[in-house]
Amino acid sequence: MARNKIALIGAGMIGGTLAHLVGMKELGDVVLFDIADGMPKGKALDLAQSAPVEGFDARLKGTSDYADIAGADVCIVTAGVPRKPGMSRDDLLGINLKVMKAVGEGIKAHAPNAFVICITNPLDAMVWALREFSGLPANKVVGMAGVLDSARFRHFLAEEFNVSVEDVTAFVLGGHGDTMVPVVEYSTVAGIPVPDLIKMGWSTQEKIDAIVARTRSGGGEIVGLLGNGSAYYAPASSAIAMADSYLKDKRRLLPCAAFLSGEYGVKDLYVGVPIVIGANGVEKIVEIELKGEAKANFDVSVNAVKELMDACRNLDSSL
Ligand code: TXD
Repeated sequence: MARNKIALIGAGMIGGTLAHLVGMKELGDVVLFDIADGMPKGKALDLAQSAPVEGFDARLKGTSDYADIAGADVCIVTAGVPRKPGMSRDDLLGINLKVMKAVGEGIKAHAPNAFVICITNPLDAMVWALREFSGLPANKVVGMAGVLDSARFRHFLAEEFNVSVEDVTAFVLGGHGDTMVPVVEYSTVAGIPVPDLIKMGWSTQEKIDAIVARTRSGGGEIVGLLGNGSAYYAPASSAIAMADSYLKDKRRLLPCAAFLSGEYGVKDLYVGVPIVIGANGVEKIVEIELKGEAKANFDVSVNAVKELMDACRNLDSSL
C-alpha cells in the first residue's frame, strides 16, 4: 500500500513543526509548499536528514509549485502573513484572503479529494473563504482552533488539580478569538465535571474563572513572551490529531471549526463545535446543549465570526 501524502501549504514555523511530527509519527510522505523559494526545500532536506537518526521513513519534498501537491490525502494550510505593528485587522484580512484564494485554487486544481485543515488566522473567516475558493465539499474542509484552545484549557486545569493531562478533557467552542467559549460544565477529570470538583473542594470558582480567562488569552500570552511570532508546537500537534483521526478513520470527537447548516441555530458559517472526524472527513456535528452563560457567550462569538465574514465579502465581491 502506498504511503499517505500530506501537503503542508505554508512552510513557516507551524508548517515545519507539522512536517517534523508527520515524520516522527510515520503518517506519510510530506510536501512542504511555500511561496518563499529555497526555504521549504531547506527545511525538507534538514528534516529528511533527521530521519536516519530517528528511524522514520518518509519522503520529504520542498516546493513552490502547486503541481507537487497532486493527489494529497491531507492538506494543512498555514500560509499567510501575521499581523505586524500598524496593520489593522482588515489589512490582515485583505492579505490573507488573497492567500486563501491562491491556496484554494491550488487545492482545487491538484488535490480536490484531500481533507483540508486550515490554520491561518483569522481562522473562522479564513476556513470559510478557503472552502469557497476551493469548492470542496464542506465535510472535507475544517479549521483548527478548538483542539488547541481546549489543550490550553486542559493544561491549566491539570496544573490546578495536580493530575495527569491525559485525564483532563475540556471543550472550548465558538470562534477562535477573544470571544471563544471554554465550556466548564463539559470539562472533566476522568468524567467528573469541573463544577463537581469545585464542590469537592479541589478548586474554587475564582480560580476556575481565572483559568477560563487565561485560556481565552492563551495565544496572546505566548505572542507576548516570544516577542516575535506566535505559538507553533501546540498548534501543530493539534492539527496532527485531526489529520490522524481522518487518515486512520479513528472517529475522534474533537472541537473544530466546522461548517454549520442550522446546527446550533447557525447557518452557512464556520464556528467551533464538537465534531466526529473519520474517513469521510466531518462524519457528524455534535450538538451539545449550551445553557445560561455558555449559550450567551456562544451567541456573542457567532456574531463576531459573522462580522469577520461580512468584512471578507466587502473585500472580495466573488464571495
Ligand atoms: O489556532 C490557530 N488556528 C492558530 C493560528 C494558532 C497559532 C497560529 N495561527 C496562525 O497560523 C497564524 O496567525 C498564522 O496565520 C498561521 C501560520 O503561523 P506560522 O507561525 O507558521 O507563520 P509563519 O512562520 O509566518 O508561516 C507562514 C508561511 C510563511 O513561510 C510564508 O512565506 C507563507 O506562509 N506564505 C505562503 N505560502 C504559500 N502561499 C502563499 N500565498 C503564502 N503567503 C505566505
